Amino acid sequence: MEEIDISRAIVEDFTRNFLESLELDIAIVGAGPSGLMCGYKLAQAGYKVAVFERHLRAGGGMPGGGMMFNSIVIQKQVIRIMEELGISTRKYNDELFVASSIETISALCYKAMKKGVKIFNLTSVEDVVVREERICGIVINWSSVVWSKLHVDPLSVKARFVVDATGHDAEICRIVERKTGKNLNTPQGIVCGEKSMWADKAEAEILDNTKEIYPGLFVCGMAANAVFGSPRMGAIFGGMFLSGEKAAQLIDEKLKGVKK
Ligand code: 48H
Repeated sequence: MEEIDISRAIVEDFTRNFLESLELDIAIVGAGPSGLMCGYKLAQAGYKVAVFERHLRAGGGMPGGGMMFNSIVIQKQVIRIMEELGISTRKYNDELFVASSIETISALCYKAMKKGVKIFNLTSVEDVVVREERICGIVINWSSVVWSKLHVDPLSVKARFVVDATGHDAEICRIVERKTGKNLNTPQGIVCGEKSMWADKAEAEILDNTKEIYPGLFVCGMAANAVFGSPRMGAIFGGMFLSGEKAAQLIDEKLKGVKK
């Protein structure tokens, strides 16, 4: 065994994956629970999907559970999803169940990748590609470049749809708001900003907030509540799963109506 073979294997494998992902059906920004669920469902439906994640690890806010107590809470109606992913749950009361945050995010990541989702970690999405008032791709750079403020130009990836699953900051929607002149599909055309904690209301509103927010751009997860001015919900994750699933369904419906 030669060390250079290890180097060659890694560089070749990454490059092959990256080249295969330059033209996607769906580019998802953010490997938190909503983005991974969206990717899992779209890959299950047969689409070519990649998730771009700024940090070293996938998972977003899920591994941290609630205030670093690494358990999460989910509602009874998402038990079907937990079972589909093979995640153990424990009944807490008639409405709520608990699960390990680590097991849950690991299972989601594993199942998504097994369905064909490619995950590019340490990759930040810093802009979008727009043609004729439609989002048709993302602009990416190494997170290390962004963090160290190096002046290195980015690369781009073409996608039929882009999903903003960036969590509280709704980063992609904010970029689109800034660069396209406040034309988001919200009453004021802007990112309204997330409201203070109110779990019931937040979980009730998240599905309505999950939609195409600008032609070619969907928003799901915590970003959807941030965009529409809904509250946060704390460490309950049913809404994240259902929102990722709904975004995937809406995109599937759109793509089924469009010729490749
Ligand atoms: C690449 C990016 C970029 C970028 C961000 O925060 P997340 O876990 O998001 P969701 O919506 O799937 O889940 C939200 C949940 O974790 C949560 O925070 C809850 C329920 N909070 C309730 C409360 O009251 O606090 O994941 C988003 C991911 C992160 O991993 C980011 O690093 C990543 O997106 N990301 N990746 N390019 N520009 N911006």
